[in-house]
Amino acid sequence: MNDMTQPVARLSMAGIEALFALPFADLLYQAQNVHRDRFDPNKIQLSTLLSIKTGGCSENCGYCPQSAHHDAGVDKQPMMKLDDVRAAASAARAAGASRFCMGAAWRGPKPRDLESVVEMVREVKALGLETCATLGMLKDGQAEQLKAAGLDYYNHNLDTAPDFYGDVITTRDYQDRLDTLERVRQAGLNVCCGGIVGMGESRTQRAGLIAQLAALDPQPESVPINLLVRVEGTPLADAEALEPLEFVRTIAVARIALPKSLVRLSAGRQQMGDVMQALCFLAGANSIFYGDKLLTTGNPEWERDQRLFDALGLTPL
Ligand code: SAM
Ligand code: DTB
Ligand code: SF4
Repeated sequence: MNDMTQPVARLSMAGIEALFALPFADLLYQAQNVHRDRFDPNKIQLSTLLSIKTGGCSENCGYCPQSAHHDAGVDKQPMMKLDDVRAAASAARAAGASRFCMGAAWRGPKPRDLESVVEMVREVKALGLETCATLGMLKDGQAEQLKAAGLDYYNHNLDTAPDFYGDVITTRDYQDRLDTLERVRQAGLNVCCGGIVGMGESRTQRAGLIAQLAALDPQPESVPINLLVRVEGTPLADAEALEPLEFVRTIAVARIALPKSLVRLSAGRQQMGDVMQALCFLAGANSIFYGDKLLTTGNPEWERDQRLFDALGLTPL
């Protein structure tokens, strides 16, 4: 268990597609084995999210309620005050979170914005929490500034497969995302990078997303797998719901393809029952967003997650 020295065998696209095609029990068995090679299967890492700057974003991501291109009823708000961020982080720590992730609805941070985030990172770090930020695309030097402030992780998602990407977002391209991920890595930050499923992509495209994530070298330390939260007013509000078992399969394939990463069961948990979440943990998910809000949409209450953990014999990592 926890042998992080074993090298990662990189799977080809064909190998990833073959995993998706396995009988369900065989896939889950394989995912559990991979999971138990390196992790305690009864421990789950808890990250709490805070939207430090909400709404009015210039990008047109088709899933996102914060885009100024859509009318999802999320108003543009000013940046949060440092004291309020500290209070939210302190409450998250008291509730048991180990990582605090600050998100901003930006294409990327302007220099003055970054100064404010740098102060927030220092304060949150001083509380003894791991820090994460997701601020959009970074320019040269910005990742280094965040690193110097004590940032541990930067979240920037690839979101989907390259051949589906243009159906979802047109204001920034796939290569922009890869460039930001490279800057984050070069600055010595840990990488948090995943995507969203349930946007109308094919199984091959879900495999394509995982192949891209698995090809990052080194692989991301954290991999959030979001199930689309269909928000009214966004272009994807009426996307066809993904079959629950197909979502569990996606988690299992991610676990096998990214054996050292924390695989986070991310957005969409409020719409899942306990049984589906239990299957996702069995498939190798070992991290969640913890706290009653994601950025603008709901997430299970702390108490409900505590009951689920008790029922499953899970404890925080
Ligand atoms: N604005 C920055 C950016 O996009 O890079 C950071 C915040 S953005 C909200 C972070 C991620 O949240 C997106 O990349 C996407 O994967 C996820 N996300 C946004 N809206 C979502 C939704 N409705 N359902 C599931 N995931 C969503
Ligand atoms: C990630 O992959 N998912 C989180 C976090 N990284 C920033 C965001 C989910 C957002 C869900 C929609 C909302 O609440 O606005
Ligand atoms: Fe803006 Fe991020 Fe939402 Fe895209 S996902 S619209 S970049 S806040």
